[in-house]
Amino acid sequence: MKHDSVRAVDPAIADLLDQETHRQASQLEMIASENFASPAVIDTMASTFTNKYAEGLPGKRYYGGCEIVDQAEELARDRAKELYGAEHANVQPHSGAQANQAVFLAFLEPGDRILGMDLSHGGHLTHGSRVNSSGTYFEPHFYGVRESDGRIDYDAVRAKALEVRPKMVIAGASAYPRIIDFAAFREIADEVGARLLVDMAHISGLVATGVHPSPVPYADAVTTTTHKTLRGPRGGLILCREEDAKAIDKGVFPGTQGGPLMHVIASKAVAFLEALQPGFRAYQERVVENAKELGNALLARDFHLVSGGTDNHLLLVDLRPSHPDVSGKDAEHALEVAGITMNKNTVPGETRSPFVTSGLRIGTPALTTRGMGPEEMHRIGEWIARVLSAPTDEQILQRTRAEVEELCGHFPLYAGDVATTV
Ligand code: DSN
Repeated sequence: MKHDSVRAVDPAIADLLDQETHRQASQLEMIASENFASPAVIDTMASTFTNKYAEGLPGKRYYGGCEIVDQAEELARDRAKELYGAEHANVQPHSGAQANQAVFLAFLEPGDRILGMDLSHGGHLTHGSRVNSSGTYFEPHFYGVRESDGRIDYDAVRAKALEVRPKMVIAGASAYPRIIDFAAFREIADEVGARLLVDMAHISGLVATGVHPSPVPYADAVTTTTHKTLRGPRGGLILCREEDAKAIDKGVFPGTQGGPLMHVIASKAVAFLEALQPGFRAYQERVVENAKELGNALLARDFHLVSGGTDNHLLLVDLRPSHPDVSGKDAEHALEVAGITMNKNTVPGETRSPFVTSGLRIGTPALTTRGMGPEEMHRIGEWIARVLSAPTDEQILQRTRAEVEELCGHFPLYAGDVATTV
């Protein structure tokens, strides 16, 4: 990707843009929430739509001159509804966190009880953490996974819901490798008279293609980011039923946001169109296949996977049984030096602090976009094992980095002006 106009004005930022593109292309990007957006998605963001204020909704704006951006937002809304079979879509949330905040505002009163997945069990900050507004303005309660098998214990969720009587149950996770049973969550929510919010951010690409069951028929509101498995621009989306559309739209604007990012909304429209193409399902299937293959490669080398494997795009490794002296933090650092980027993560029954952790979260969406497959997953499994067997051995880290770079050279990314594989 070229940045000639940037270079003419600001060589320092142009250099950083080049360096970041090079970093992404020359390393193995395995952060489960990241992906490589297509050139069409990126180009749409870098457009004159960024100049336009458009508070309100298509046809009902607070500013003039919105006749063109209105059409882009209509396309984005229609495509989102088609993609997920939803009655209503709001494509304006700047992020997943803000999408969630808008739903809280639409469905709850300050101080209401909410029941979400514990952050340390794979939940998300915005599902009631005390350091987030969701846990400050509302009364948070949590469910988790069974320590014995790392899976959501739906009986325990139900028992907790009966005890707490929340106004809203939140399903969805940031580090859960198994299928989530949305019908079970709906039953639990109904039993206690609660709303059900599903935050499908991590799996929204899988859901869009039927590779993971959809929450849309079950939830009162479904939120997602658009940049993870869905592979769009960085942003958020809310889906709901027609009867809740007004409250949700108000929750976004004027509830929690001002002017929408029209360049990002137009880019979401492009991403939704890409996701509606038949090839997108094949891509999502390969994401899951690659995660399973990488899981097998790690299991063969005596790694412990939370829940024993995966049904989706990510693996959660508990390092304690296989590498008791290597923390998640140390492992993340050693792998990064070796050119393999992923993140440390807490694991069920965590014994270290959230800044240190005992786990690693590993995802396959980005490498699958580059065209990597099972063969590469087995090589990567071998490299991860090699690095973690000697995480401070500089020679091993540099040898691995050279092999990583050699592999990356076979899967060019954003080569020249055009991406070759995205
Ligand atoms: N930061 C995202 C993730 O990595 O899962 C969630 O918001």
